Amino acid sequence: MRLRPVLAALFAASTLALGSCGQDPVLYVDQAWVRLPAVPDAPGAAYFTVHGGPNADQLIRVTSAVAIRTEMHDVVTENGVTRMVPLESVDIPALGKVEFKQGSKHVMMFDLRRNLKAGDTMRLDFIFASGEQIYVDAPMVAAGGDGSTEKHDKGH
Ligand SMILES: [Cu+2]
Repeated sequence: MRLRPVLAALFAASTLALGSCGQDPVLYVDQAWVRLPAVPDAPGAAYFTVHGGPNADQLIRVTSAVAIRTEMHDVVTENGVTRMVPLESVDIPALGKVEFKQGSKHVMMFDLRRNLKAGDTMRLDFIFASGEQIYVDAPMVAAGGDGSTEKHDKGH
């Protein structure tokens, strides 16, 4: 039964969502966090989990008012060389779950505002091919830190 975790996440995410909350599962984002760069000119990175709604969708952009430019990236290893490749969009299957996490998909955030502080939150805006838009307030973590809340994962 998927309804219960979806509702639980909605309650946690925003009381504003309650008014319009029906019985159907909805597209939502949780587990979001941002790692700040070690030096001001380096990019930060955002990680999160997208939960698909009743219909398949595509995540086409993740933005923030405090970043000049953002790119979705994946990490690939070919012939022992690991590098990042840009993603134009990411498929979000109906009722599926897509994780952006360390060593895998992430959003690179370039030219971040200078006065951002670990412990504060950053608003992230998620834009989908269907026209749906979602925002979350993601905690910011200092360079080298880990803001992941999924402690049950085996390994990293
Ligand atoms: Cu990257």
